[in-house]
Amino acid sequence: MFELIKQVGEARVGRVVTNRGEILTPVFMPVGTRATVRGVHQHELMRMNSQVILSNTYHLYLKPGMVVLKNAGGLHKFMGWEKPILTDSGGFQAFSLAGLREISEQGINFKSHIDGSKHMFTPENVIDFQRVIGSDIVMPLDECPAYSESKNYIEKSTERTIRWAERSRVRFENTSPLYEKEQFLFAITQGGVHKDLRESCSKLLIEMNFDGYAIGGLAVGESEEVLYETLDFASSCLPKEKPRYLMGVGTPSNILNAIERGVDMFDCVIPTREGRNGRVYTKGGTLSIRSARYANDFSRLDEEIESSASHFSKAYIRHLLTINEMLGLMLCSIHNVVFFLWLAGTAREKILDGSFKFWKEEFLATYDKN
Ligand code: PRF
Repeated sequence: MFELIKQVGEARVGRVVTNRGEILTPVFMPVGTRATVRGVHQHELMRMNSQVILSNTYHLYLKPGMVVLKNAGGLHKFMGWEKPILTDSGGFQAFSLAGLREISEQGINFKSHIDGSKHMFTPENVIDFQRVIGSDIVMPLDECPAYSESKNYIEKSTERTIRWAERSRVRFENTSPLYEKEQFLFAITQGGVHKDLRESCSKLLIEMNFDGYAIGGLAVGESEEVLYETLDFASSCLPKEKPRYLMGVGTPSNILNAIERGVDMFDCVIPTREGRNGRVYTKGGTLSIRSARYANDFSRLDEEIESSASHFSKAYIRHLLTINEMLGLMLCSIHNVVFFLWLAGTAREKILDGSFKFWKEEFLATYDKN
């Protein structure tokens, strides 16, 4: 499913091929946790050329639930999105969102953050749920241990994540897609910031031969220095001929630094979450567009990056936010998603023409000033 097109240093350009279309990497995947990229109409996602979106098994399982998704004929039909979808397995969210939860060899018991009802995720049932969802790329159940956990705990947890990956793989092999489109299964590597654990975890998961490899358990509170050092190592443990996905990362500078270290795929809630807070991403840095300083600023929201929001004035967008008009939140979210797609797409172009490193330094120098 993956073709490596070009590599310069560790940075790569590749192509992920699915039944619902190709994904050129490096790629940013807008987050549509609950079957919507919040504030961004599907037409807008098409218009901005989003190649793939991400959704989440935990949220979809709770609402609208598997019965509705099965009756709809899968998530693509339900939400009117025909291009690829990757779904996270839900373990990470069950752990971060659910009230009471408990982890055992069998899986994760949790209480819904919506109504307190009790549920269990196992490596097997999250595969079944993602068969019903019909995502093009499926993730296995894993545990993302907190940064504060002891090395001993992280070691035990990583060993369990590996056993869960094998159970997920077996379930995946013994079941078939429900909607006549091929699905792919990635593995999630864990091991915290410990190189020996990252290495052994990657080695065992590679032996199981997954379609791609995610790096989980990072950006959970460690310093940037530790993040990049771990990423250098974690990425070097992965096979060159398979796609690499850094889960839940990150800021524009995190993304460029990870591309430089060989990562192909990214997802992050920053563009839509910050958009709803009136924070707008531009090449010069972020703008807090609610600020009074923009009340009479009739310059374009963004001079350089073209989106269906960029030609409106800062004063107009600020006005919409000030009166709590939903269009204001939508325009900020749309612009931010366009910015993150532009970032990954430009990185791709610059790797191809050999100027990635130069461009990255230049971009970060002006971006960081603000
Ligand atoms: N595991 C899963 N999803 C995730 C993570 C993880 O470790 C992270 C950590 N950055 C974000 N999303 N399954």
